[in-house]
Amino acid sequence: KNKINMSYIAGPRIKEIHITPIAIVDPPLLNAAGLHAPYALRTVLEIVTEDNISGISEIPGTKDIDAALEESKKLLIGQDVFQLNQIRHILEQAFGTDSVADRGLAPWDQRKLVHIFSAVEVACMDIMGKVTGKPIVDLLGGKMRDRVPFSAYLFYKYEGAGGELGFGLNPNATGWDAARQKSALNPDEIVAQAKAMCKEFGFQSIKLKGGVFEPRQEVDAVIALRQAFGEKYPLRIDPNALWTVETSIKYGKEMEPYLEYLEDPVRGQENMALVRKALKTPLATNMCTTSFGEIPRSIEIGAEDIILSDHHFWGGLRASMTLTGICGTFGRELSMHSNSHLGISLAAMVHLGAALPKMTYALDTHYPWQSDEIIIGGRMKFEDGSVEVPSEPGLGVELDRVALAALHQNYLACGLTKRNDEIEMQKINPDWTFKAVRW
Ligand code: GKR
Ligand code: MG
Repeated sequence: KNKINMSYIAGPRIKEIHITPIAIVDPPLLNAAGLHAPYALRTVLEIVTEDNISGISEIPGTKDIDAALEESKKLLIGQDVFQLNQIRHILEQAFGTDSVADRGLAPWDQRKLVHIFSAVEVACMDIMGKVTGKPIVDLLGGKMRDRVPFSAYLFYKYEGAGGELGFGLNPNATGWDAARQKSALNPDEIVAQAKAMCKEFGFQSIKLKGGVFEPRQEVDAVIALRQAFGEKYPLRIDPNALWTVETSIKYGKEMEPYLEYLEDPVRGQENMALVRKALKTPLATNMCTTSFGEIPRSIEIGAEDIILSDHHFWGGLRASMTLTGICGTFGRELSMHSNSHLGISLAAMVHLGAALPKMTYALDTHYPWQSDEIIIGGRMKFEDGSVEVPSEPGLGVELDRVALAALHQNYLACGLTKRNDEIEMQKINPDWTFKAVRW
């Protein structure tokens, strides 16, 4: 009675780890840090156990983080994939914990440990799911919803720049493909992009990536979106911390009737708190409260209403579950941030999204902007703006090794080693420099 199965307790041990950097085609999207390069870098991790069960994960690609992952191999081989607390401890001992300064000023996170641990954790959880016959969502405490809703993510685009999806490459493209290729520099073009994207994917809320043009132009685009889509489509804008407190309050007030939330208008928790006091619109962040260490101060001063988690940046799926608990305790909401990514990351986001206790806001995704894929069966499907939660064991997606090898060749050929949107922007505008606060 209640006999413990010791072979199960011993757990599947890690035999091999494969790290594959890839370069995926990315359109010329403009943002506060400059311009997307023709390729976005991702790193695919595959962990294989002694009994040949394979688990996969995907993280943003950076040469330094790939090197750290490579170094971590010797520490991880032989570890039991179920012992994630121990694995995290081993990685922390080797690489140290990340500091707030390590994050950098860019819209995206550049810290090492969170990326490494996220890669290892998701691949281990994929294996845990396969061993127990359960989807990852069940390992996170179980499903709260069958489908996970995402928001349309609009970008201004630079005509003529970018990779294979650059402007004018395929004059025969129609629908979303055509919208993806065309430039989008003014409110009308942004509305056209939104219409094509919502038609193709069924999104029911819309986010505009701001911090590109002076605020008046971007606020006009928000107003144009409202006029075109009406009240039923909640709107958001994210200037990636480039506005001053005064600018944020001025335009924040003007957009109050239209926005479901205003994302990172200003830089830093103290400035966010000032803007938050002045506006009725909730504030969201993936730039001012970005790690557990910053939460006490955020709560003390009231820096934001919504934390946009990203399992790649917060140290994995289980850490994001911890974060949602903290958010719940302190009356914050949790939603999700994204960067250019493929289906392995999307699957992980969907499992996490399905496990969240509350889903007040549709999650971010860049997925419509990418066209490559490395999972068997090709691109994941969106219906009515949402993705069905996989029910197969683990992540529920498997590696297409031919596609992976081809995208690894892209990586070797393109010569990029880390994301640097400023350099890309300077190729078309040599005088352009990144500014932490611009307007
Ligand atoms: O892809 O250019 C981009 C975005 O600006 C991205 O890098 C941000 O990290 O989507 C992100 C955000 O919400 O700040
Ligand atoms: Mg953001």
